[in-house]
Amino acid sequence: MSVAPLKKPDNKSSLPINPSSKAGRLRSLLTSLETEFIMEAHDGLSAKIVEEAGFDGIWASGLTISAALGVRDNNEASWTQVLEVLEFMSDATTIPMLVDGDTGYGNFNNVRRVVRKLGQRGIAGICIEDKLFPKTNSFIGEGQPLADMDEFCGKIKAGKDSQVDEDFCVVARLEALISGQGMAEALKRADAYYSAGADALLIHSKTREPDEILTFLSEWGDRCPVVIVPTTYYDTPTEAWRKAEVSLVIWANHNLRASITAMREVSATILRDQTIAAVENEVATVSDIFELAGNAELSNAEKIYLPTSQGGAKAIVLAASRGSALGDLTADRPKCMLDIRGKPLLGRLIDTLKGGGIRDITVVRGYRKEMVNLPTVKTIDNDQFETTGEVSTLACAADKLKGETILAYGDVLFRQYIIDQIAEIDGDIVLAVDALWRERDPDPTSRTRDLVSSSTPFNTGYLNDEVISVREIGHDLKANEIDGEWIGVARLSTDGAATVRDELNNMSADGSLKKASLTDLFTRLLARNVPIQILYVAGQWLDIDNPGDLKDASSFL
Ligand code: SPV
Ligand code: MG
Repeated sequence: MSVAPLKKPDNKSSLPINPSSKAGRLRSLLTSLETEFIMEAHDGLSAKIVEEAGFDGIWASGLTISAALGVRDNNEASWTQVLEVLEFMSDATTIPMLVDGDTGYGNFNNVRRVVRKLGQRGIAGICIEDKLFPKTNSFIGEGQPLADMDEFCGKIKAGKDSQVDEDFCVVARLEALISGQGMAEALKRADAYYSAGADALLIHSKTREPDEILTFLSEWGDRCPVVIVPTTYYDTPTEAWRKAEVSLVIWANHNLRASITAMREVSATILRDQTIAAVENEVATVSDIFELAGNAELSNAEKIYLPTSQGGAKAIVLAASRGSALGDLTADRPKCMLDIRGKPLLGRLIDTLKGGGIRDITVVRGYRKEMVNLPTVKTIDNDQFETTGEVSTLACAADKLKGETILAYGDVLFRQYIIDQIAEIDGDIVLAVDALWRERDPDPTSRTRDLVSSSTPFNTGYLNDEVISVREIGHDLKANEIDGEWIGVARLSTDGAATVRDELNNMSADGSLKKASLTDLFTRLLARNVPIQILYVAGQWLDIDNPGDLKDASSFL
């Protein structure tokens, strides 16, 4: 072959390729100077697996799509039934797909319609073969009749004239070698199909040795991209294809064949054993299915779009206290209703919770409760707020402590991502703890602070799954034991919420509930050996204790 040009010439070589379309990316694979590889898929799941494996493209095989539908590779599935499958495959993936379009499902007119429909579905290209409709798989029988060459050229032209994306690829597949018509016929047709506008040629063979393919490649040269399907000559080293400057190699049916073997084995084992115990560790997990199906994306979308708390997390906000240190500012309203740049502090906190996907929010109010009147939140009252503490306020909402629950003080502001991150920590009770607590207020005694001593001081080198737990929590820990400050946001799992409810009952029974703070509650849980986990955060929050904090809150926004 002559010295390779920068790109393999194709019928569009003078125009730039659009790399952002799937068709453009298939065209790049066909025209790149490297030998590229695409892998068979037959449904949305196998297409995802091909992409997940790292392939740059998908071969949507007629044989395997038919087989997966339980029918023969004889156009038994109608082209619109195949199109439905292709649509799922295309939607499920971001890499380009070359569709096995058999003989084009009819004459030039059918090709026009198919090409338009594929383009509308973001499919990158079609391969059509020069046989007759209804087709028979190339590996069956001998001497299958070929299409009339000129008629087939008309199909290629019709396809090219119907493409929606300018980079859509029409690959013309030569069956002359397989049908026993010889190399000269294959080369004659190659020339005609390329002249008719084909973007690439697929030279097919069913011999055990690669000789006729190698001969075709050397005779045809580098006039346009050439695609091969080494199903029968499978043990030819890939290096030979690189050397022969093959543009694209199709691994045509191996995902379906692998699944047949795997399904047979697992079915036979379960039938024989009458239990699934032996196969459990041999098959993909159910959560793997969920991951492949993209369930995580759906639960995020539910947070954004579902109108009510359809089983999602809820929040309880403790907002009963006045905030006496704020003096006159809280004469007529509790501190949670103080204005922060045109909106009450509590309104801003609720926006953050809602932005984190929490729809069901209950605020426990006390002091000047009539002022706590925000729409879209439920309220519960602690009318004993003057003589009781935080745990009493929480106990007023004990009936709400069911299922996944975020617990928050009503006087805090924090960045929304903390809601997402705290949900990712494995644990039934998780506290968001500020590792940069010193920077906030160097003197730990400057206000009442919920200080935390932890099993692992904050560092930046954690392993992802490292569990960090609270050792001690309180308002006056020894200075050298403080690892952070609880920011007033906790997440309780369903079990965690039940544990807290249980402890509220204990505290009510032994009379300690009335005056207790939340740190007292957590301390009691730790004494019961209930693990409390930590999400470390680095600043990005504040609470409102004094007029200076109000100013900080304004700039925090
Ligand atoms: C297919 O995968 O459906 C093909 C390739 O067309 S072959 O089965 O080799 O004909
Ligand atoms: Mg096929």
